[in-house]
Amino acid sequence: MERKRYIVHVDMDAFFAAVEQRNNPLLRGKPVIIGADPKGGRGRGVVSTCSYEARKFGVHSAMPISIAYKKCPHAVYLPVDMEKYARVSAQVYDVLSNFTPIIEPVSIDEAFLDITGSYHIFGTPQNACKLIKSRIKEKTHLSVSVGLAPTKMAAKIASDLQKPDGFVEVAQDGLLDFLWPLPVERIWGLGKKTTAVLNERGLKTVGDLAKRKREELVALLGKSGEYFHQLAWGIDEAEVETEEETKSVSNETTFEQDTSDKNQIEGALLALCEKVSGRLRHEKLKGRTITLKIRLQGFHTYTRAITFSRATNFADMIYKAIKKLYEGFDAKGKGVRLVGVKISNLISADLQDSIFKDKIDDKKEYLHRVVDKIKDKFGERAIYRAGSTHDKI
Ligand code: TTP
Ligand code: MG
Repeated sequence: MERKRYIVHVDMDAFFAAVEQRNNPLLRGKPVIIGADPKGGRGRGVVSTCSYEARKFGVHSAMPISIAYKKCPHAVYLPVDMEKYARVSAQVYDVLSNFTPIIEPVSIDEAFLDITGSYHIFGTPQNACKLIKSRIKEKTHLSVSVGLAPTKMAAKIASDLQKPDGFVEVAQDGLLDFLWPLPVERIWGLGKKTTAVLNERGLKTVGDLAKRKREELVALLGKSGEYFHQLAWGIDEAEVETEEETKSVSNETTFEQDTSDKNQIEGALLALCEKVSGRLRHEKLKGRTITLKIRLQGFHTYTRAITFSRATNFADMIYKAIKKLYEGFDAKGKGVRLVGVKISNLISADLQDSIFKDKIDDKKEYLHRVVDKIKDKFGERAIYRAGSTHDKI
């Protein structure tokens, strides 16, 4: 469903290094490098992060520690103290949880929030962001950079633009003005190789990309060309995914050609319902909310959902709901490009619905799981990051 959204991305500044500088005043204003032991330049392993003072010497995350040592031998080198940073991270998430329950933990120091439904409590969305910054500072004595935008990708880019201690807002109607001057590699998922291909053809900025025909980009980059073209036009429907929302099962189909053929569309929907049902049963899950997704010619995407009091994983039940949603949808004569089926509000197929409800209402347990998830994710990311130094979005 198209609507105004206020998405916030928060990212703590020089996180591990900032915690160490906070704890030890002697380290403030100095280059501090957190990571492997440099062993006088012969050390193996990499830099986890470094203070902004060390960045002036060209040191950065994931750089071999031996190179960091060459660039900045007089820095203070400290090992990673994960327990310490996880405790501070939990405090940050505690502050964030006062602004909205829709929080997606991305890593130990980075999260998305959807404040569309809650900003009014704090006045304006801008004011909510200022309060997020000041409350994090009050509680942790650390600075954070914040981006506010109508989409996740723009919010993430925005939070990075005025680091450290930044706040950048992308207005709802200023999204394209914001995106178009940016280099193409700022687009989500657009890596080094694709950047090279595009640059070779004179496509340097997001605006350059947007102005090309979708078909041209598909010919050049395959299916992802369509996706990047969409992002270049500010179309980014990614939702802020909380723990609960992640627990959904979905499948979608893109038609070879846009279609208005009812039989073809219903056939595709039935096949999707069977797929989703099969996956649910395989994972011993059932769900209460059934969502139909329809993308029309020209990329506009709509969702229609229905929530039942009892959960199901039967294909025929799911299809019955989907068919009803589809029949109630007015495509205004436009062809359909894509259809999708999603089941959410999941519970174990063995559980009584009511037991589950009691559980998810428990805020404490929720917070606990969020912190666990940060730890999990951080581990994964550290491994991923070490191997792909320049793939940072
Ligand atoms: P980042 O938010 O990427 O970096 P940062 O907070 O240190 O600096 P910035 O101000 O640019 O946001 O990562 C958060 C923490 O994750 C960082 O303090 C250390 C850790 N980390 C690694 O251990 N290895 C890595 O490759 C990266 C990028 C981060
Ligand atoms: Mg950070």
